[in-house]
Amino acid sequence: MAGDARALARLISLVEDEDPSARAALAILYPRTGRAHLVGITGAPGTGKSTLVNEMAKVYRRRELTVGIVAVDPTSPFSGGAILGDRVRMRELAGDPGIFIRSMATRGSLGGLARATSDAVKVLDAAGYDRVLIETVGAGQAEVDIAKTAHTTIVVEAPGFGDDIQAIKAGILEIADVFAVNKADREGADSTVTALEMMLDLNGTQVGRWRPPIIKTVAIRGDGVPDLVDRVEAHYDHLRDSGLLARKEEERVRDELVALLQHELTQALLASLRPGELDEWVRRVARREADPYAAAQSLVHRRSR
Ligand SMILES: Nc1nc2c(ncn2[C@@H]2O[C@H](COP(=O)(O)OP(=O)(O)OP(=O)(O)O)[C@@H](O)[C@H]2O)c(=O)[nH]1
Ligand SMILES: [Mg+2]
Repeated sequence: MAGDARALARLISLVEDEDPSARAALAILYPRTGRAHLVGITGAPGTGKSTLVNEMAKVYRRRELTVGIVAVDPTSPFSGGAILGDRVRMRELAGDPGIFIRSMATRGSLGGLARATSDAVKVLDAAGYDRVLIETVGAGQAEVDIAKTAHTTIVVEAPGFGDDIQAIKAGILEIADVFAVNKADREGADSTVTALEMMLDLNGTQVGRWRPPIIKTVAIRGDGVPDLVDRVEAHYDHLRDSGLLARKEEERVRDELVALLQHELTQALLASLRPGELDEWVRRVARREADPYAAAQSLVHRRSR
């Protein structure tokens, strides 16, 4: 809370390790959360998300806002190189106490990663960062879950990545609040913009509903990034003024609670089994002596028998 970056880094490590002391800390910090604007940045590998995040951080700093950055890499440990590249790139932001950068990698399950990420974001929020940027790769379930953590989600496209309408997944419409067509210095950026416009048109526009703006950027030069930041800010104002912010927050809390219940109840059940009990069921199901539904039912209800 005093702004000690090393304490912050240590606490996030405890969160990643699911250390019990992290829970105690989060309980203390929780009342101080809910103030930061949480911005998710997602898109296919290599579209320029990290470069954009860096440039956005610089724009925010010029506006005298502090920035926490969480880069999530669900594919690690296989692509440790990406994180290394980010480290090098992000070194140029290092030394500014108004910026805190953290990479998160999968240790266990993707569910575990989503949980750890949302807790790391809470830590940065409580520490008082005005904006928290969360970078995730792709559009799998883990990324969608992480996007739900954010108030505003930027979907990054780049020419040659998603310019063909088939490649633009319908799913991104649900999560995109702002589109960035990055690498606009390359050929094909305009057709990517057109494809996105068409997709938004097909989706229909309702009066009063937010239509995701499409911003062309050249992240390596910072071009278009102030405009992108303006649109992100405008989206937050829209959420607040329309009352959607409060609704979104309740939805987020509901999802989080249900996910926690699933996790807690499963852990408790697994811990209560006799040694080898799960393995017995695994063998029986594998040998087709029982079906997995019956096995699950039996494990859940076995105490009442
Ligand atoms: N030409 C051009 N190259 C860019 C632009 N933005 C980023 N790049 C380059 O594209 C490559 C990938 O950029 P990153 O920022 O690492 O992309 P990313 O989406 O974070 O990649 P992953 O995290 O690995 O998915 C790097 O070599 C960047 O220098 C741009 O606007 N124009
Ligand atoms: Mg990246």
